[in-house]
Amino acid sequence: MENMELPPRPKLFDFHGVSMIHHFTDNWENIRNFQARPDDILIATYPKAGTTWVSYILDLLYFGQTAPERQTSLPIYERVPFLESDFHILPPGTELADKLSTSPRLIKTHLPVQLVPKSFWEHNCRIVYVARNAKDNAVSYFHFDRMNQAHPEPGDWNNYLQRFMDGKMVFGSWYDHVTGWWERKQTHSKLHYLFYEDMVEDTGRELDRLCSFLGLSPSAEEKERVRGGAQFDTMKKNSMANYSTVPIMDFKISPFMRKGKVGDWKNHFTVAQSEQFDEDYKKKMKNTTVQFRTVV
Ligand code: PPS
Repeated sequence: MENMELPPRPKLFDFHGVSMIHHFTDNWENIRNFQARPDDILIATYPKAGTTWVSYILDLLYFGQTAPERQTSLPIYERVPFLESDFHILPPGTELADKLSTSPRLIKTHLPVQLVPKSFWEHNCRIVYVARNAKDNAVSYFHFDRMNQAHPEPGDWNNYLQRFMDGKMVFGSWYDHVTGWWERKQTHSKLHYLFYEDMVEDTGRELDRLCSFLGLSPSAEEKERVRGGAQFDTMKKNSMANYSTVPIMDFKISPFMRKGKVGDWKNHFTVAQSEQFDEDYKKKMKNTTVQFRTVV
């Protein structure tokens, strides 16, 4: 892998009003026409909000006991296909999802709500949306874009933060994403809106809520096994969960499982940046009821 020639970093462009890169639009016809199944579970997030954590939890809940070999042989991105991805190092997400033999299928997406294939709505599929506060989300995304050759160059932190505020990120505006999904929750009863901060504060409590949403009733012992297996330090060491098998990510720059904390933004934002961000945030979020915590 070390000497592999990497393609140049992709450029952002406008796609139906959302900033995107070609890796997530090249396969658009198949994404748009994707046929969901009624028992599919969609894990939807803005990038870096805790997708992998929740994907791993769901995978353990459904298949941890019945298919233990998955734990040692199948990386998370093959267990939970990334619907819109088309990276050429793997088959496109739609194909991986079509080939999944498990039931239910767990499928990951970063699409804003308006771009989700309509089949998921027609079948009234269960959806778990994970959201993370904007400041930590921006910091995590910055480090990810530094190490991930398949995303545009992040540039310096100050410029990056401005771009984040302008919504010029892969998958568009964080503000539109979290509020768009929040609004949809009001009409789609099968949408569980989960906060990263709540997961960090009390994973056991959030696991209980998740199980009740999914209609699962694992034993206390089983729940503890899932909670333990999905702890940050455990996942960070687990090559099937930590993305270390992906050649386009340079962990020498920054690991995928980086810190896993709430409040790391304080190590990145200057006082001036934080004040400007908060001011702008109030304006952008004035019409929504969704509330985030930047500390726990
Ligand atoms: S991606 O690329 O969009 O799928 O990334 P995503 O998985 O959504 O987000 C990665 C961040 O989630 C953190 N993470 C965790 N935090 C706490 N506990 C667990 N188990 C866990 N697993 C992943 C990961 O460290 C990234 O956040 P940062 O702040 O960069 O550490």
